[in-house]
Amino acid sequence: MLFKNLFMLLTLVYSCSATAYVCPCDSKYFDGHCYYISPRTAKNWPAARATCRARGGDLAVPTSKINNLHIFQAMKASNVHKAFIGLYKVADGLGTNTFYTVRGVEPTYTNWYPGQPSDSGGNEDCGEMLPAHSTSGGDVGGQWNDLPCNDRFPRHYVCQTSFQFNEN
Ligand SMILES: [Ca+2]
Repeated sequence: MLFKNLFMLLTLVYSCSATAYVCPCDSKYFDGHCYYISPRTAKNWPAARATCRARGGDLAVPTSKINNLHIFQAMKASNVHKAFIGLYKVADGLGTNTFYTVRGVEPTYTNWYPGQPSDSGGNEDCGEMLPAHSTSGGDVGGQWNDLPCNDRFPRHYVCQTSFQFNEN
C-alpha cells in the first residue's frame, strides 16, 4: 500500500504532460494561459521577447487587475521581483510616443506606478512589473515602470503562451 501510494504520488508529480490541457512543465496555468517566469535574466527587453516568441508565445500583457495580481504572485513565488512584460513604446513620428502591447494595440488595462511612465533620460521605451511598493502594509505590488530596452537593466521576464491540447 505504501509503495502504491508512493507510485501514485510520483505519477502525479511527473504527469504534467499527460493531462488533456497542459502547459509546459516549467510554466503555470492561470487565467486561460500558460505563464513562464524566467529563472534567469535576459540582457535586454528584445532578447526577453525573442525567447518568449521562441517558446511559442510572447511577453505577457496583464489584461485586468486580477490577471495582473496573478502574474505578480507567480513572480513572487519564483522570487522574481522585477520582470519585463509585453509593453513597449511605438514611435508615432510626433514625439508623443505611446505604449503598445506586443499584440500591437494600446493596453486597455494599465497599472503604472505613480509617476510612471517617466521616460527618464528620454529613452525608457519598454515596460516592467515592479515589486511590492505598499506603504500601508498591504500587498499591492505589481505596478509598472518604463525603463530602457537596452542592456543597462537586465531583467527576468514573463512569457505568456496558449495552453496546448495534448491527445495522450
Ligand atoms: Ca520609468
